[in-house]
Amino acid sequence: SFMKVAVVGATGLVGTEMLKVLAERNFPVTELLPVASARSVGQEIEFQGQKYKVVSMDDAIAARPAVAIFSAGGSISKEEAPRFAAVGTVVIDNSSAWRMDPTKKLVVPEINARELTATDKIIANPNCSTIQMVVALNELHRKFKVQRIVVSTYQSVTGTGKKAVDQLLEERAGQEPTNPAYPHRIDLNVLPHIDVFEDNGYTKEEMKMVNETKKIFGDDQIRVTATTVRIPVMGGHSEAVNVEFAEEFDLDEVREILRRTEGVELVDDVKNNVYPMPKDAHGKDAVLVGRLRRDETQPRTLNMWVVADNLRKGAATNAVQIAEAMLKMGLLE
Ligand code: 11C
Repeated sequence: SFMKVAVVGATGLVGTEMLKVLAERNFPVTELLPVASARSVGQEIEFQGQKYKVVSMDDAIAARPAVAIFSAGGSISKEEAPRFAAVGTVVIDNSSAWRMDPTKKLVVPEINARELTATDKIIANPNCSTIQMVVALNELHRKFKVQRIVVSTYQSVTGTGKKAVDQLLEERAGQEPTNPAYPHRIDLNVLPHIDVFEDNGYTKEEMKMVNETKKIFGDDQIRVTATTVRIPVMGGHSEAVNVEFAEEFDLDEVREILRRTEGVELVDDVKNNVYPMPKDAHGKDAVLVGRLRRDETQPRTLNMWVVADNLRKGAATNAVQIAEAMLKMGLLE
């Protein structure tokens, strides 16, 4: 079937990954409309062996694509997503602009794609650190019911974008970064600071994990507390997740459930030093889960270590999977 696909923010880190994932998964793109900032218009992008010129937002809207995948930041999404929706385009948005809007769905396909309907024209893609955590917890939640989560993250600089990757590489090469992304050095350092601080002392990234988790699971009773941390790594985000369930669990059963959880790969054999690491998650779609053990300080509580490529399942892959689910459900024309 004939399908025009716009990728807004096509030249960014996530946008580039988006094009890669669309091609890899053979999404039925017959015409690509790469959109980027004004200074990139006219530049050429290669996709599935064909060259496409970067077009302006207005030209992309005029072409009425079936779907537009956005990863160009919150303010562009706020402004431009409704303009695409107005011409009938389904927008899958990677920014935080629409996630907590009660009229918009926040989708991780393994968990809640079936709730999508023909009236959904702007669909929000969750934050990367939230996605990998809820994918790991999905089936465990169904079985034992999550009550409270304490999560600490170890996040890759790719979550910030190219500027941060450059800062890390320049620092590592012994140079002064030309245009630093962070207020401090990142190489040989750790920053307990992702996104901006809010009045309650938490960062926006931390509050995303709190609020998005509740919305995706459709359960306001789930309590989440987070500390999100930037580390000098590029392959993916890691998370130490402490989760208290309503029901008692058996560790072997937890392993069994994770083995059959969609999107999860169990990587847990400590006798052989096998556990998830960002270098192994890099370039993969799976969420790697390991270091499974009981929290011995209180009942019904599990500790685990969750790693995923934040640009793949945390962003591009999840967005493309939403488009695939909608295609399958007959929601894309
Ligand atoms: C990071 N999680 O790693 C951020 C990047 O809300 O989509 C993604 C921000 C977002 O810095």
